[in-house]
Amino acid sequence: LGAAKKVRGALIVIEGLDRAGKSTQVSRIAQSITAKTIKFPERTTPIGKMIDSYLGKMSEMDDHAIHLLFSANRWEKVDEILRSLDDGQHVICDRYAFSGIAYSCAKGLSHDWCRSPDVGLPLPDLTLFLSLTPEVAAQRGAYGEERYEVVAIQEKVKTILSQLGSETNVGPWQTIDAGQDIDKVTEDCLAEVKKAIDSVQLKGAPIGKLFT
Ligand code: Z5A
Ligand code: MG
Repeated sequence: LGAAKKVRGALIVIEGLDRAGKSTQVSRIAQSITAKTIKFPERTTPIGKMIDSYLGKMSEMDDHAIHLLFSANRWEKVDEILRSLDDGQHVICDRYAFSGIAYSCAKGLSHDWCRSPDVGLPLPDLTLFLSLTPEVAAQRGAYGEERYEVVAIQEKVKTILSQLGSETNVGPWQTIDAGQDIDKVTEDCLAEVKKAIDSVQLKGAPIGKLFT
């Protein structure tokens, strides 16, 4: 008998508005399930440096051009994501294509256009949408200096982001109340993450493709 086939890791995505606690939860979940983490935008690559400069208002760019750079910044990590999953390692992404669509649509770009460069990215086995009211967000301190850190944009983003879960071929999507205390949010996230991992292991299905 040959050796049993290694079960692939699960791809988990954390989405949400500014200050929803995404990075906090990503590191807590990663510790609990032993996972690799990737933060988008990944600001250290040549593309990531252009994005960082744009977000920090050090440079200006056409809305379409910056959208494509955010997407390219995900594509340049796809190989690494797929290799890790193949190796049996879980991968958690701090933001993903859904942030890409929501922020660019909030600026007025068409939804279909925004979606197309991300078609075919690895399909998440679970997306956790950390949902927060603007009132609770405001209690977490003033917005910083980066582009998009203004109430009007965040409100549009929230509307778009919360609707993305009902689109086709986005994978399982769960909304988490991110206004609860940190430990309760982690508990709620972990319950969903464990279900997603069990499902990947039970089905043994290969990783899917986003929006296809
Ligand atoms: N963007 C885009 O336009 N297109 C794309 O394709 C992508 C991104 C991928 C930079 O993102 C910008 O890029 C972002 C979207 C755009 N613009 N905006 N807005 P980023 O991910 O680099 O942003 P960030 O600087 O990491 O911040 P963040 O993500 O907004 O924060 P967070 O990760 O959600 O929150 P946190 O750092 O974990 O927590 C924030 C604070 O709240 C901190 O003091 C915590 O201790 C506190 N906190 C966390 N949880 C709680 C609870 N439960 N209770 C009380 N306090 C809490
Ligand atoms: Mg963060």
